[in-house]
Amino acid sequence: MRFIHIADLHLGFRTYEREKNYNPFISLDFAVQYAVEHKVDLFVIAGDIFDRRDPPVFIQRGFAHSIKKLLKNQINVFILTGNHEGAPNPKRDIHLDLYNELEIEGVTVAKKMDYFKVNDLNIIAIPYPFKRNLLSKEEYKDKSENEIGVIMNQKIVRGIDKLLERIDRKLPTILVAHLPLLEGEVGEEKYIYFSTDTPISIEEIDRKEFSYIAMGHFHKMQVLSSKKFVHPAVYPGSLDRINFSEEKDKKGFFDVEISKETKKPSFIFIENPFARKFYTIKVNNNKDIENINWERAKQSIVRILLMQDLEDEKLFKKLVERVKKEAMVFTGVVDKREIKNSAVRSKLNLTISPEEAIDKYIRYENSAFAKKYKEEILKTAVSLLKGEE
Ligand SMILES: [Mn+2]
Repeated sequence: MRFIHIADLHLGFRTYEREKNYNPFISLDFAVQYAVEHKVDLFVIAGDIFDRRDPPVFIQRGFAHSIKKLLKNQINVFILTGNHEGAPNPKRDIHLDLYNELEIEGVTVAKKMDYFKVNDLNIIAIPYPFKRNLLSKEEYKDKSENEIGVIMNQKIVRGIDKLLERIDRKLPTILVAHLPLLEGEVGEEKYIYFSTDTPISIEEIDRKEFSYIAMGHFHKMQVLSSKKFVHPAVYPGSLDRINFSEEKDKKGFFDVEISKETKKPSFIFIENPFARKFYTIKVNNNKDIENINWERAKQSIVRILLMQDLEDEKLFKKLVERVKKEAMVFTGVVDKREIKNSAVRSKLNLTISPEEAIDKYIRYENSAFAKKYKEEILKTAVSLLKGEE
């Protein structure tokens, strides 16, 4: 039993200006072609196929085209909804409902927690759970958002055990879930979905029956493992890069094989060579300007970070002009030179620096949110202050 485990495609994600010839399907096409060439049995998408619930028609059609190619090559497709295309209210229609409505053989869409038997595999599916769904119920209306998150996670844990009663014991079982795991590392999705997720622990969701836990949601590729059963809980991460902080991250998907006899998995990461390329040019001095990789700039979305005052400002201006011309996309210059603290201080009548004040606030404020996003809050605050200078 061999399958592709892919997640967080975010088809239809806004492209950068000037990224005119960008083909939104180039990465998915690569994954589909890989699946066909390697004759896998199943293509599992662990959520966030689309960037939103109502993707543009050309995105819907392009995705349908990929499904067709997989089916023509006898590869079944299993799709789970994520927070981007799923509906907070399960009764609300979403684009992916069309596949269930048409009853296309070989395609399964899981929109709610459920058990499925696909190929020779048991699948327990946990789509992204929306808090709003519970908040709308009378019995939960006085609960805080965090309490709702905890209740939701308890429902997931109970749900897994209930669904496991239905599995075919002869076959291997996988869990497919679009969830934030407590043990995982949050990637860039926090920028595109500024949510207040309540993470759940691997130890809570893992069961001895599982051979492999196919995750979606975090955009950083990572292989986690439960302590109790030592089962892999794997995030393939997003298929493409969306911003500069992912510049060095590998993007792709997993090729997974589960042995029929031992039910043990083996899996390898397949890197997507078509992921968007980002290139940060840090300029500390004139030497940095000489060392620019222009070939790379031509294929990349480029930004320049000005780190220090330069001796030769003309050279810097020339650099900016050349990057504008040659880079595939140029997003601009970010001034990273240190704030003249005294100037800001006198303006704001502060006895401590603004950074210190914000840091202090976050430390004393009893907010998990503020603590989690401390770095971003600080960064944003500093750049705002700079803008005033
Ligand atoms: Mn997600």
